[in-house]
Amino acid sequence: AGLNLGERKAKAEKMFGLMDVFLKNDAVSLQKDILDHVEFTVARSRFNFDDFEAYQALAHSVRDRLIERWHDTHQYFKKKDPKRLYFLSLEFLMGRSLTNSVINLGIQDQYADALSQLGFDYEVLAEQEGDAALGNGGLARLAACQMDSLATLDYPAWGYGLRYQYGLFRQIIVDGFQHEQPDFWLNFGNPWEIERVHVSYPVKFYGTVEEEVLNGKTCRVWIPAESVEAVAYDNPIPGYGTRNAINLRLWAAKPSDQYDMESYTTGDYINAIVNRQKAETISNVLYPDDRSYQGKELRLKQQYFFVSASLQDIIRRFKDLHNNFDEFPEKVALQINDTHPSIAIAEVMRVLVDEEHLDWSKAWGIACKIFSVTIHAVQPEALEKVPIDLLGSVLPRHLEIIYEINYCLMEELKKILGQDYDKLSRMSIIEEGAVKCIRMANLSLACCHTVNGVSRLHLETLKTRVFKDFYELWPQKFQFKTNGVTQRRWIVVSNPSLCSIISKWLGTEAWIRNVDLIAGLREYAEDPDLHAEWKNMKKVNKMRLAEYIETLTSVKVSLDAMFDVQIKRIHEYKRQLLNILGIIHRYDCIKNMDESDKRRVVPRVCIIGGKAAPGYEVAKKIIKLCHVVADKVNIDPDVGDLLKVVFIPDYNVSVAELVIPGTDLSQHLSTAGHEASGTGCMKFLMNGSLLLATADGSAVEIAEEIGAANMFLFGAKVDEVPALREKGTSLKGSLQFARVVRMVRDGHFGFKDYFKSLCDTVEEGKDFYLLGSDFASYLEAQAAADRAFVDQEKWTQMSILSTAGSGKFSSDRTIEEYAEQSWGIEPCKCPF
Ligand code: 8GP
Repeated sequence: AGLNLGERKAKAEKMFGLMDVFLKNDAVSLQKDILDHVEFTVARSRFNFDDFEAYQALAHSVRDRLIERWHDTHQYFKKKDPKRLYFLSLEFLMGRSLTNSVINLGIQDQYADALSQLGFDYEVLAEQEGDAALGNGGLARLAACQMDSLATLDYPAWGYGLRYQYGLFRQIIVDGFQHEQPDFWLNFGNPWEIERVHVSYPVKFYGTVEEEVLNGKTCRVWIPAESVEAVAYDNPIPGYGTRNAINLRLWAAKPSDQYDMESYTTGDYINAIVNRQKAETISNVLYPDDRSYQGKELRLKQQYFFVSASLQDIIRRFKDLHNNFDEFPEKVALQINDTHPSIAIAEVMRVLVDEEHLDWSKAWGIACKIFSVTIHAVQPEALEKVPIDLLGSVLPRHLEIIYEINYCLMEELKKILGQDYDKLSRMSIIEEGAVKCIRMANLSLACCHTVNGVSRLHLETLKTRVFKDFYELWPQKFQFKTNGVTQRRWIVVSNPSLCSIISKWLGTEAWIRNVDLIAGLREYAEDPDLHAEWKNMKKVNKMRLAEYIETLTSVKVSLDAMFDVQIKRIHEYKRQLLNILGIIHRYDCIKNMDESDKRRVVPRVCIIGGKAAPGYEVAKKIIKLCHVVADKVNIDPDVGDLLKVVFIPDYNVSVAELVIPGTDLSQHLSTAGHEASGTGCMKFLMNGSLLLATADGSAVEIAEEIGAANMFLFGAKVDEVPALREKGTSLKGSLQFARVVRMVRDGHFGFKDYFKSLCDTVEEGKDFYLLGSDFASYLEAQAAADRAFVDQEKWTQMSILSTAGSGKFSSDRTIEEYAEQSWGIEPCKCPF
């Protein structure tokens, strides 16, 4: 403040010259730090503190190191002033921070040493941390993986989102039924965030729009009626093998300082306070539906709240060093993660036109250069629509702006399409219908310079179905960037034994930053020494998983069995039901075998986990079905260790870190054309689990990388799906299918009435997700997996080839593609 632009630049330069590394990382310094934090941060005596307190002190000591790098990085960004990427997402599924941070900082061994001298076990302390679950599923975890890659690859990037008080609900299972409990993850404080009380912005809602004359020009002016304060909470994200640490800035809502004078003067003191408190509810809770939108007022307010605060922050940063908005697109790239933040487009227009007084066409030109969007869904019904009345009431000026954008769009389209009113109405941002709505996706399509799909197949679906009209008009906008996951979390953190094996056989740790090198394992895919180490690694991980299963469910499982896993959100299209019906078939076969046949059965532990959206009845019935089948199978003496069924409750990121390394076979069963990409499959692939999958989403590209012979593909292909739906021969298609559905229907596992409607969903003619027509092929793929498992050398070879072929599915590759093809940003590596 008070300094002009040149002075500010000079000051930044000077500050940069003062930069140094202050915190030391030898065991003694780390011990001292931890004890200081025990004493002064946690306020416990250093002679008496428990594991949780030790974890808190440890976390604070790591946090100090993160902050140091974070400051240096931002000072350097400021000096260099590169084009920055701003990643706007309503959801980030970060999971735990401790182990990931310590590994990325490269000081895990030092910490482990320091702690053991103090009488603590690093791994035990790491288990004290709860998950940060500010997201639902794939989209949100992808955002977290991408933040890790952005930091590691030294990109000048920021993440922006919401700091929900309650993350995704905790799933508890009572008598086999899912119940939801609030996830109050901030109860014991959160050492990974830094509250920035001085970084806060007012976000306005409601009110009216009036006309004003300014410098002889008539302008529209928004007179809001409510103001809520957005306060920043910063979460440093360290890169691996670099000093860079970038920022994930999450906004929390606080009551505004602007007192509602009226209520105070009228003496309505209590109500005035209650109203102020209400403001905080905006960032209270994450919506737990991962696909359907509900057009709720609170949801719209959440979206605008974080978008408005983020844009104020971004524009302030820009104005710090620039005073001409022509330069904005050279300095700013805005990525919209799915359509949820797309109100940002209208907000940028409002700021540029109403506040910065640019003319409309100039402002629109700027907006079109800065925005890109990624779509994560396939189903058109997953695309958000906001009722016009709602938008007009919460954000009256934005509604006007959207109308104006739509008017320009329609004029442009009419010139090209002429009188094709059907097409015009499909492409319009406004949907006319019983409830008039804004189509958020169309708003994004009208403005963004790039529209990304998340796998090659997904882009095809977007081009030929979901956004066909737009694709025909603007083919150059449409791209795909196949998703990826970070090998730092999904190998280095979660599977240390595999990590050492890879480094040992490749003779380098360089693959942790450049995962393409992992292909070097192919050379040793038949080496007996590697096989021995590999099998041992699997066994150790299976032991850990078996212990976890026993603690949670009291089911004892045999380590010789094939651990067969399906973990992901429960959805009809993901077909957990197909899995369970397959298990019932297996059970039925075993029951009808004589002892000599049984000896040939490959023992299985079938593990299913995942949350159902609270209002999604069919998904909840699938969870219950899994439990009743488990109850019957697991105690059946005819079956013994040949088959065990386990439902893992409360699936989340840290559970995944435990389950994936211990998996032999993982299942990805979506009806072809329904999974945009899938990212779980990539984590399993990296960990050497074999994949049993449909030719859907990224599985198609995985098959290309590792060779279809190294996985178990089954089921209808995308282009066969429509005809199969037409034919509607689900039950006739497979007698075996009819039989297992009948078992459920007839109450073989109890709860006959309860499961009736579930069985109806796969009844002939109604089987939208084609369980019936894919069943025979599914069983064949399962049989092929059994045969492969019998030959352990062959299996191990396939497993090695899976890991070796996983290089393409690193989020590092994805992020480099985005940086080059969508964002136009370059690395900016802090030189210390
Ligand atoms: C998911 C897709 O279902 C999955 O195929 C993909 O791999 C992942 O996004 C990352 O691209 N979609 C969602 O999680 C999703 O749409 N969630 C939204 C509403 C919260």
